Amino acid sequence: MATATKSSKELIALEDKYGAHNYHPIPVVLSKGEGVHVWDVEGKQYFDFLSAYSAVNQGHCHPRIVGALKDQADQLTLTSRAFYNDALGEYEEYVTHYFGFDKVLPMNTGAEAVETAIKICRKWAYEVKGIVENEAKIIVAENNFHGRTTTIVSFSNDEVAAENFGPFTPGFERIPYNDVDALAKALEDDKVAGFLVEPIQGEAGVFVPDEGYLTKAAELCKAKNVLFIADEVQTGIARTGELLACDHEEVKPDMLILGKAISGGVFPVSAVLANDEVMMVIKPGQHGSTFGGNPLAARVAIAALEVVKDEKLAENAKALGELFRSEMNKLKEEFSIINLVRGKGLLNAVVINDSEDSSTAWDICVKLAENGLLAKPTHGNIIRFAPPLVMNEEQLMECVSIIRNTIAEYVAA
Ligand code: IF1
Repeated sequence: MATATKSSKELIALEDKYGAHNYHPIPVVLSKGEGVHVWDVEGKQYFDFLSAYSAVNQGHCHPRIVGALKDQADQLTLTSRAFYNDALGEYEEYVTHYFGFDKVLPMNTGAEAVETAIKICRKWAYEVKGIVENEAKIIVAENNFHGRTTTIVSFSNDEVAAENFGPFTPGFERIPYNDVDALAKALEDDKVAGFLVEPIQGEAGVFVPDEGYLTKAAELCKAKNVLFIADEVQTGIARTGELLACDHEEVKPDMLILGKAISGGVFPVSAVLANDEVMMVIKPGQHGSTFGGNPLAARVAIAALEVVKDEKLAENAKALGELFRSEMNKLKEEFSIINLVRGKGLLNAVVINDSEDSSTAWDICVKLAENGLLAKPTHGNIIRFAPPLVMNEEQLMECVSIIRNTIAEYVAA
């Protein structure tokens, strides 16, 4: 059992006093994780149904991934890209073969990888496509979430995320998500260089587009010589029941953005993958990062991706996801408070019959935590359920009964 010198209450007070108030966490203080479980400082065990926003797909503290981190940490942690290191090339070969692209550009966080893709897209627009300098446009979707840098919040329509962070970066046009006609219309402009999109919108509440949307969108982009850029930071790495969410429609993006679970949540690792005609627009000095491509990240990411294949996590996510949604749909029949169940693989949401600005989802999540299951609301009425993909059926059914009991308690109260 985990031991700590301070209580949850004291540790929360420390964060409150000394940390910026940029988060409002569920009041649980975690100090240990293993597989699908985490423990708080008082030793209480929980099922983790957030998986650090889908970064911990391989389960907490996976011994193979942590082992790779420890082994490499004893050898070499950081060289910067001023010199070569003996792990990066092997990782680059591994990851490009794994996802089927010519090249990778390694970064650290998801937002940095999105920024990287935007920069590559713009450079490609001017140097390959031939758009007049400074006039390239990138199409994005309503209710997108791609991170929190100034450029990325510039094209967000989330008021909380963007308010008073201007002036904003120009060059983006927002169109409705899941709307092929809107995309076709936006693509009539010759100055469009790219379409940046989440194959399933996470922050928007696990919004799954209609089947065929991604296929059609990629076709429209191809016809107009526009880069189809998939942000799979959250949906990638087996989460939705395929290695990539784009794989459900066998769509191959021109640029693929990965983060989170590419390291199993052990270390910040992100990546942009593309073929040579796109990636080779970037020359020395034009982009980079002190930590990007460091040997720890390289070894950790290889191990994390090996685990996904060896433990058949995509297959497991697909099977357990179907079971989870069918069980949640039974609860929907039983409790009128449940309005809708949606998702793919083990990226799911339960929409509560209440308004977007209610606190119902939050209140239920607090009760779920009391009952030993950690989930996080998105908006006032949506609960996202995304456990580590190493879960088994028995554990999932135990979680279903925790959710059922919690909802029954909530409705009765
Ligand atoms: C936070 C949500 C998840 C992402 C996509 C890029 C990034 C993210 C599709 C940036 C990050 C996070 C970050 C987290 C909340 C969160 C999230 F609720 F907003 F939707 F995952 F569920 N592209 N997603 O989802 O990656 O720079 O954070 O590494 O607290 O901001 P990052």
